[in-house]
Amino acid sequence: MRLALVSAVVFAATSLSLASPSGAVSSVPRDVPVISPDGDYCAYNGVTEIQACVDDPADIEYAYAATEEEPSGRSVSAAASVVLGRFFDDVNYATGLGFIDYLGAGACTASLTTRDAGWSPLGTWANRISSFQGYNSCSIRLWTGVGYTGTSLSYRTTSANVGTTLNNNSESVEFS
Ligand SMILES: [Ca+2]
Repeated sequence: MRLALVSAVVFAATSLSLASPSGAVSSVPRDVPVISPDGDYCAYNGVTEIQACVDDPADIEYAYAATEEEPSGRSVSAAASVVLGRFFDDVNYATGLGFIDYLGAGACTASLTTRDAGWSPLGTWANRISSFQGYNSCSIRLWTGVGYTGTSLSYRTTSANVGTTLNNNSESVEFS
């Protein structure tokens, strides 16, 4: 599967920091973030197969937006912006080391007998996940191998510590 990375999308600045004639800075608005593959806070859109990252978790919505349309102009519906899960580099949902949000085409169903969405391979997030949270009715199952192979645990909505077998050792993810 192709992994498209947004190389460098810089949103137009919405405001500038202006100094008054006396020299006092009137305000210090937030800079609009640079979207790149290098930030620690990422979004991966399973429909467009685009990954985008930012340096500040408060800017994650910018990463979501950057994953919704490919450079070719192939856009996806608004429904493709549903977050199915958040995967943390650290245990206990700690954000300091970074996280990635997986966006799918729709929420998960109540049944766990079928896969509602799948993420494989994990690209830059392979062998990195240590805890996760499911969103939009999704339970999550990690696998040690690509293509939902190897060893896994049962579906669960959250995991504060994925355990020694899967910690930093997951290469695909199922949502149901
Ligand atoms: Ca980790």
